[in-house]
Amino acid sequence: MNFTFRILLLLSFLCLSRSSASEKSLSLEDSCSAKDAEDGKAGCGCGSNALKRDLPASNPHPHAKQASLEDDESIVSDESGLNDKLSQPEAAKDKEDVIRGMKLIPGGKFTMGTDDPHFPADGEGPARPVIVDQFYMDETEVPNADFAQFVEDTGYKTDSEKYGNSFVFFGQMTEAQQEPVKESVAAAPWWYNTPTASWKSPEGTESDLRDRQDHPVVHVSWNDAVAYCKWKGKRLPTEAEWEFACRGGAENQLFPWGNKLLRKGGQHGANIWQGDFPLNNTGEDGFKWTAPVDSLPPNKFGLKQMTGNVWEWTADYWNVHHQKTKEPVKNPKGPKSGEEKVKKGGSFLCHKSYCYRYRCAARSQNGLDSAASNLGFRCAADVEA
Ligand SMILES: [Ca+2]
Ligand SMILES: [Ca+2]
Repeated sequence: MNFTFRILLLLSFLCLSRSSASEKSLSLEDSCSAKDAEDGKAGCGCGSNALKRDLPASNPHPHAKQASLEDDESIVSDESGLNDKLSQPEAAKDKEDVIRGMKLIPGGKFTMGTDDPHFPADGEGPARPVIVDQFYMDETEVPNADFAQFVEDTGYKTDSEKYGNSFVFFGQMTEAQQEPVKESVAAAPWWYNTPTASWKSPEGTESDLRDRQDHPVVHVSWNDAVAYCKWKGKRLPTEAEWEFACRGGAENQLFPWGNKLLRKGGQHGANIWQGDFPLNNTGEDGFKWTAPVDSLPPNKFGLKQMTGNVWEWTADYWNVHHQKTKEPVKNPKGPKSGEEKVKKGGSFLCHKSYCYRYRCAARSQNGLDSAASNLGFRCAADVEA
């Protein structure tokens, strides 16, 4: 590889391990222990929040500068002039077009977070009253076919394409696809920093989207997600909106369908991991890796795969300290600035024993230009244009 990257793991600063292809085989000792999970170990199992990009000074990245919520225009700016295209007045879009494939989520008061956090370090608590206005939410995660249309219309280049790589879970790759990989993450060796991996080549070399047009787009950064939603005349949901939508109108539930892992009748509610991570993925829920975005039953708001399948970006900057107020906070938007964004819902790599984050209250984070094979998004939209 011709560049390095850094990994922040909790308070530790860890370096990359360089390994030859023959040294990359994983052992069960690489598995996260239950203790790791209880400690909320970042990057454990499904989390890709240990993954952070960096570029040599000779190749400054156009998105490297800090951005604030008020500065969204700068986030999608680049030398290609794409931002000009994306700044076309959204009002010109037909509202019917904008809300096609979206569900109207009724506003209301709900309890955000939990007083029984599984990962206290993630800032899952405290449980606090929040009110959100009504809004529209994509029924599904954004599928590859839709993202392809965006790229075709705008010529947009994702962060992973600009960097020339992204992080892929090793089990998704053939031996031939693993061959060009020179770096894995020391603290989470199942993440391979894979040359040429991007939304259209999810496993790098010799991978494509054949048979995955209806699967969620992955390897998209927060910047990419914002650009796509803007092109659609939409926006990313706030964390509060996402969690309200996940809960489907129910209070104090772990999952969008209830408190038990399986739905009534023993049906799987989310595409997660069954078996021993990271070597034995039985795919008992019907899917070893990503699943079509419209598979599995919806929640009471008609939304599919809010938990599991792929993590979903939100608009909010990451913060683990939340005020417990007596009066509900209306439409919270998170901190005004930061270095990472909140992602919600967990992914196909999650299992209770090591990454129990496929709960509505669970949360994790990534840098604005980070991407991985288990990270996607869906858009929201305001009710009033
Ligand atoms: Ca699965
Ligand atoms: Ca999801």
